[in-house]
Amino acid sequence: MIMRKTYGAAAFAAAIIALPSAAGAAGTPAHTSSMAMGAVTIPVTAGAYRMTLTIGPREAMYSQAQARRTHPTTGEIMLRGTMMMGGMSMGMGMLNRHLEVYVLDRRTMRPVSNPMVSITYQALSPMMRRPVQVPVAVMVGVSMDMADIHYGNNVFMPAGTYRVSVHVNTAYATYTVRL
Ligand SMILES: [Cu+2]
Repeated sequence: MIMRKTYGAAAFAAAIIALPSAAGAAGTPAHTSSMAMGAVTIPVTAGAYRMTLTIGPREAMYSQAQARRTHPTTGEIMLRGTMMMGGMSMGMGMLNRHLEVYVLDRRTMRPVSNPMVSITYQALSPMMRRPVQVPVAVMVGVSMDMADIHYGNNVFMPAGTYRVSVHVNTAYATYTVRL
């Protein structure tokens, strides 16, 4: 289920998904998919971009130097940005999920080079909370090439319903996700 409106140069898109808590994936809307280990992936077209939100379990994140030294086989290598390492987010709780956005040119389906990306998420239920800014790191999966480049970080998102807002240059998408 995708709505799209255009306001001048800016584009807006929204997607809604419910992450099935068990096997019963029937009835989830189009433009959604579920992967192993409770990850959710939602692609949205906004302006010139294909902006795909993925929220999954927390990932190990390494600097490039750390990765060269320790040769991890899973996790993510951070190219730029803020690494959320310690397990605690600022004054809130355990970083329990990995929130990331892939930004592709919707015509070529290749990564957009050096996009300006900002990401916030806001709990809507069980309790409405203020939006939280995600410290955006630029990363690629361990043993992946630059085609895997994406944006996001480990975050604290206890079970609930969230609105995730993503700005890429002048394009804008919102996603509603039940975790
Ligand atoms: Cu990532």
